[in-house]
Amino acid sequence: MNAQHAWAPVTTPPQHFIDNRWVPAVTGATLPMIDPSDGRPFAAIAFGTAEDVDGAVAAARRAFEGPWGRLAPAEKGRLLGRLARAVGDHAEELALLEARDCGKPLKQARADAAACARYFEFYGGASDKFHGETIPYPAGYTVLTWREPHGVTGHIIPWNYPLQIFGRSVGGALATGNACVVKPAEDACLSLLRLAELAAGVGFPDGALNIVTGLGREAGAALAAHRGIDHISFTGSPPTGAAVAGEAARRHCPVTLELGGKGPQLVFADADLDAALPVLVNAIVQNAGQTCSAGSRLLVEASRYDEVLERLGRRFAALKVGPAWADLDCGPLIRASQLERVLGFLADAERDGIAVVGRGTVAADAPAGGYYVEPHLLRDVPVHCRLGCEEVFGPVLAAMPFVDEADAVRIANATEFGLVAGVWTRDGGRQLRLARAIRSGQVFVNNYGAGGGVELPFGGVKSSGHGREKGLEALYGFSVLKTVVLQHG
Ligand code: TXE
Repeated sequence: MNAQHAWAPVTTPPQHFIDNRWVPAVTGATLPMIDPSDGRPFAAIAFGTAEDVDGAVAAARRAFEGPWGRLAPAEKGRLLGRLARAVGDHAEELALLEARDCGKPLKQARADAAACARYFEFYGGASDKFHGETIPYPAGYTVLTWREPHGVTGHIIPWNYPLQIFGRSVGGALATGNACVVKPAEDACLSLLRLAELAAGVGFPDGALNIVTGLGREAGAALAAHRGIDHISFTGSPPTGAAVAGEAARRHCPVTLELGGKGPQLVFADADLDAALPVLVNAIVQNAGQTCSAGSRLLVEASRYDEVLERLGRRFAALKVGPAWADLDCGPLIRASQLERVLGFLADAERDGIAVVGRGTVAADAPAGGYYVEPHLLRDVPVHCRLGCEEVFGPVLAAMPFVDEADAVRIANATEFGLVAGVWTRDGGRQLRLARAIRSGQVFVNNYGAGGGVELPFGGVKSSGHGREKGLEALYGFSVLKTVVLQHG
């Protein structure tokens, strides 16, 4: 493996994409993009400020009140379908950008590009099939409900899955007729800038989809506070989500928040371990554990705890970490501060005497400047310690035993999060009891995230956030219901 890799040159200029055009930052300033695989700058983006956000919101408003707003739902759906095909046609180019920008192994980036295309395909098909109702009322009246777009929607996208989260969020918003302003994460935006260019190429009217890049605390905060934004969709950390929601609340702007998780995987003694073990590993190793729905807590029935850990430990020991282009089990983490954060959790575990059951390896010739950490399987992690409760956002699986079903539910519900849970048991009654008892937006039984989930409503309870994206359910969040009462005698 070389310390350098012959990536294709980045063709997106260090500019915003507003009104279907490349637009430099008002200040002319740019920010470097760092390759997590080697820690070196490889491209630049525009350093957006509140003035740039103003320009993007104004463009979106013109589109909403003009050509985009006037387009029939079927036409909007057709454009989304064309975008899906364009993403499919450029999937390899987008995947390579995503891999380099995020440090993802290529196979993961390819899966993300395919999922992104699928979101646009799904929402393109939904655009003209989302409608209101009539409500029975006294004679002489007719009552109708309409589903209307909010207007201009803001989308603050994190760095872990830019293509997928853009697809699920912007796809739903465009399908319901909104015009969008997107603020990608400063750590990873290149695939989204290219995607906006592709959208212009397939015929989206000027201003329907705009991208402003820059720092979260500047451009992101300006978007969250903007009076021209009618709905905000945010995916990121709980504290930033609270700040965004606080700004939105000042002007009573609706928000959808997806704020991560601490996904419990409950393995009962009757589980099919041959089926479960590879899925349990993948659920924490995928994207180096930087996944909101990562299965980061492993709860195993005491009678099979040692056996499960022994078998999983061997799988962890075989995991390989390296640069995105090497396409191993794990890539690097996104940036130095995330690496420090994950190493901090591991240092705490060592100080507290928590045993490592299995640990992967970083490839010897991985570039020295990359943000690499070995996957870790840790045993007997106390339920209420920081490692047991907080989102690590790295490839670290915290195992703990449980004695019976009630104990399993108590531990599963013992964190502030509630996004995704997994239950592994052959007992049908228990499957349903647990699906009800676990406080979580999604519960998977004898699988975890199978099928990718474009069709499946997704979002959390408790500190994991509120509102739903993905599936048809997202369309309710990206629209507002109007009730019309006609008295006609
Ligand atoms: O998140 P931030 P960070 C979690 C994960 C991770 C931790 C910190 O646990 O370790 O958050 O990551 C934008 N106003 N998740 O610091 O700050 C920012 O530009 C408006 C879980 O990267 O929440 C980026 O686009 N926007 C998660 C986005 O918010 C602001 C995905 C996320 O950044 C802003 C990512 C502000 N004041 C991290 N400050 C998930 N749910 O999947 C920042 N941003």
